Amino acid sequence: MKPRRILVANRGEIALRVMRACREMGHTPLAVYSKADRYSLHVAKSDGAYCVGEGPSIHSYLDIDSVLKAAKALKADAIHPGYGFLSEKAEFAKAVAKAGLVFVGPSAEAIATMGDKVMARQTMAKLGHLPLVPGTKEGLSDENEAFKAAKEIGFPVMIKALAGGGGRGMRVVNSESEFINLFRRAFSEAQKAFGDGRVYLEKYVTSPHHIEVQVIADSHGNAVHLFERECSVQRRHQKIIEESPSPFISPDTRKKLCEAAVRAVKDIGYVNAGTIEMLVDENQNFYFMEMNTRLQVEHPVTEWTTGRDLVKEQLRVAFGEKLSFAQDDIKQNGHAMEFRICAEDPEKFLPQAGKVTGVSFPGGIGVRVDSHLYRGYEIPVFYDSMIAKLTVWGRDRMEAINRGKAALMDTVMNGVKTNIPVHLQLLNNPKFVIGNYTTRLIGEDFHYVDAKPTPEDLRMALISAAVCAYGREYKGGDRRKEATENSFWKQVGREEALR
Ligand code: MV4
Repeated sequence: MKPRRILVANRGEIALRVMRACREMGHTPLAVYSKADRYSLHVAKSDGAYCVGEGPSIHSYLDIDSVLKAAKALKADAIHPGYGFLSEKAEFAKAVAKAGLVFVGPSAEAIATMGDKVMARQTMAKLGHLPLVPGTKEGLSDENEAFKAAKEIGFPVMIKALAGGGGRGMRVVNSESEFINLFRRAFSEAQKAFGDGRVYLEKYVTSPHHIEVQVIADSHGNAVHLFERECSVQRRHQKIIEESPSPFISPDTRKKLCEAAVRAVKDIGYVNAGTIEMLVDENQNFYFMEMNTRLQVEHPVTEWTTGRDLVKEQLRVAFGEKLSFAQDDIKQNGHAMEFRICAEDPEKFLPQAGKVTGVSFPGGIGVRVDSHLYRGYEIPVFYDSMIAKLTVWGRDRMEAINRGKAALMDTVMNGVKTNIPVHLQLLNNPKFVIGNYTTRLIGEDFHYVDAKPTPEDLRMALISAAVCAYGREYKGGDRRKEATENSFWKQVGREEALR
């Protein structure tokens, strides 16, 4: 493949991830950055970088004109949007194409269709490969009309925003008497969040699994799936742990939903990577929920189990090449788990900004770290709180769990609180360990408890001291006390973590 100049229109770990694929393929990685990201690794590691504006993303990473200006100044041939920011804005994909550049993603039409949740439902319904949760066929803004539709569907129903995402404008309605009130609230919330109050209704699936199928297609009519990811460990609609294979679905269900996803993708004429999200109920009935038209945060889980580089494949198909593999080449091998590490107060679930005074990542067989952190890095207040992804692989699920525990215990981040203690507690949760969990796990069967510190936690203190030594000579346990006080081990006892 001819070397190209590829602008990564993103920041943080995913910018590094995409740039790595560019390097391996002989392409030239280029960067954009906001003033708050001047000292970020993605700038340092690029072969050319352009400032696109101020810290707040609306004035930088979300500014289409600025990003296109950067592409022109850096003489880019293509733009990879990563996830978030402009990745699912049809208007951006269109503008990139209009500027004569290659957009590393699906067509603007595909993005627009799937971005409108009702249009996505209609499209899938017409194809008939994937069942839909019973629901309305159109967007609603009239409360009486909506009430009538809700009674037809039967309670409980779920109200969802057409413009959707992140759980905003979403309400579960258990009975007729609650409907009008909750409808009004969902409508005004959606109006505020998306500038579009319209909602649609679905029958509420009581205890669902959130399972998604990774797909990728080229412009020569080839489409394949790379099996599923189980993403049911979520807190306030934020995924925390993802794994593959799903410990819940049967081989028969897996075959059915993966094959249905590929058929849908082929029929749409979809090109590039995408994810089909489904709800799976306790009887293994599955329903189409939405399609994400981008690379996802949790893609490493699929890369581990299938041995394929999804970003390289995205670049290949974006430049008109054929997929480098066929469906029969893809086997699910072993078990992978991803832990999203966020700078946040684990008790209050609040993001933390500030300086990372020390950082040390785990390594070894079956351990992958995707992160842009370095010692002294200042976490800006403007962006997502995710600062690292730890992904582990094991020959089976239990090996992955134990490797995950060991790797999390080997992770040191000082200066900011993280959710590492939450992960360690989840890895000791009986329902999680058995693999018998749904989207209701967090909040019902799992409650994070702030653990008492164990003062004699020598090993971790020593590691922290080494990591925090800065320019000073590291003298064994000299800085032990300070390190223990800074580290997350203050929050989770070692004994507790090992249990
Ligand atoms: C649902 C549902 C039950 N029934 N739809 C939450 C995120 C948004 N994308 C869709 N969501 C849900 N839709 C029907 N018809 C339950 C959820 C849901 C959920 C889904 C996946 C993961 C976690 C969740 C937590 C609460 C609710």
